[in-house]
Amino acid sequence: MAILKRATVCFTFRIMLLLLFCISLSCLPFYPSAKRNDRPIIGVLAQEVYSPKPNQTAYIAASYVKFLESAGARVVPVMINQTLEEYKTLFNSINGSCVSVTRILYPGGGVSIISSGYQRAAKIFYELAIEANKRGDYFPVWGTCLGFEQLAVLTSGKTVLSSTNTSGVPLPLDFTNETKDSRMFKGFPAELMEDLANEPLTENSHKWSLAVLTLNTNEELKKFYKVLSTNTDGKTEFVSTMEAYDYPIYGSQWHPEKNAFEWGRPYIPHSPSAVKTTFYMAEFFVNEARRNFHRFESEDEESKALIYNYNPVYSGPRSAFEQIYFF
Ligand SMILES: *[C@@H]1O[C@H](CO)[C@@H](O)[C@H](O)[C@H]1NC(C)=O
Ligand SMILES: *[C@@H]1O[C@H](CO)[C@@H](O)[C@H](O)[C@H]1NC(C)=O
Ligand SMILES: *[C@@H]1O[C@H](CO)[C@@H](O)[C@H](O)[C@H]1NC(C)=O
Ligand SMILES: *[C@@H]1O[C@H](CO)[C@@H](O)[C@H](O)[C@H]1NC(C)=O
Ligand SMILES: CC(=O)N[C@H]1CO[C@H](CO)[C@@H](O)[C@@H]1O
Repeated sequence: MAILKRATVCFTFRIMLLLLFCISLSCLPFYPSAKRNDRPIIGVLAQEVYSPKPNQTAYIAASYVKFLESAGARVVPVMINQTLEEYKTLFNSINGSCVSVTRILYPGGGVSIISSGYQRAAKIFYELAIEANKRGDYFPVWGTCLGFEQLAVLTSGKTVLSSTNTSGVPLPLDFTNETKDSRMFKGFPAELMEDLANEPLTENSHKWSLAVLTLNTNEELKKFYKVLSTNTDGKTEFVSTMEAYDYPIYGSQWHPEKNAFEWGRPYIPHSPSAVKTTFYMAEFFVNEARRNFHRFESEDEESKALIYNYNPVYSGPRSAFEQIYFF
């Protein structure tokens, strides 16, 4: 009985995820750097609610919305279970998109990753983003935690994750020698980079990770992603931050949005440098979205799609999230 219980705990866990997809419509590949979109709209992917109720079948943690809003973007929720046509229309409307926090049930042992409405939408947006970027249509994508893991699986086409002891632990980043040439950390002040390297400012809530060894021995992943930082649980060295070499695709296994906006767990850091990390990361990604020029067909359609049409609810002191949008 005890064993059974423990097994259930192992197989049922929550992973947080944020995937941001940004879109740029400019069909003139060399022109857009001269222009900037100061009204970016970023799509945040919703995900299944663990125990659905009437009118509460999918959700987005409000911290992802606040994260993007804090850097000057507006948010459109990307609902799950839409048709391919609906996703394509949305893709062409928003200036970016992001897949947020996820609870996923991995069937025991075998990491046969994710067959969910969330996964389906993430895959569609990922593929649209790759195609768009190949055409010179700058479309950034961000994945946090499960979103990071989802990116690794989508890029490699394989279940490449290893189990790690990393649920609920803040860690300093072990930067690689590639960091200084990265797009992501270029705008970070030197002092903050030092604090990130020396203090546990990045919150990890995951049970699966992309091992450095796996990335180095997987041709697809190795040629696609530049590893910017790594971490270890004492046994397995894993990739904690990465950016694609040739695409505006980014992943953090840790949660940049939590430091400023989530308070429900004792291991979330809130020091000044921790909170700055939230805002510098948000600024980086929203700037990426400013390079995208997709738009809604009308102002009316735009206002109907915005997350302002929904109210977040306070989810109580025991929740991992302060506020949640339900759909
Ligand atoms: C669900 O939403 C609809 C439309 O907003 C509303 O009319 C209905 O009362 C809601 N049902 C519940 C159980 O809250
Ligand atoms: C999405 O579709 C699946 C399969 O049809 C269904 O079980 C699930 O309830 C749907 N979820 C939402 C949020 O619509
Ligand atoms: C997991 O890591 C924590 C510290 O973050 C440690 O206290 C614990 O003993 C570790 N568990 C195992 C099974 O290694
Ligand atoms: C970066 O580090 C790797 C391994 O740690 C090493 O193989 C490589 O030569 C280094 N690159 C530079 C530019 O120093
Ligand atoms: C949805 C959205 O904000 N679209 C914007 C994308 O960029 C263009 C160009 O700046 C804006 O006009 C759109 O409103």
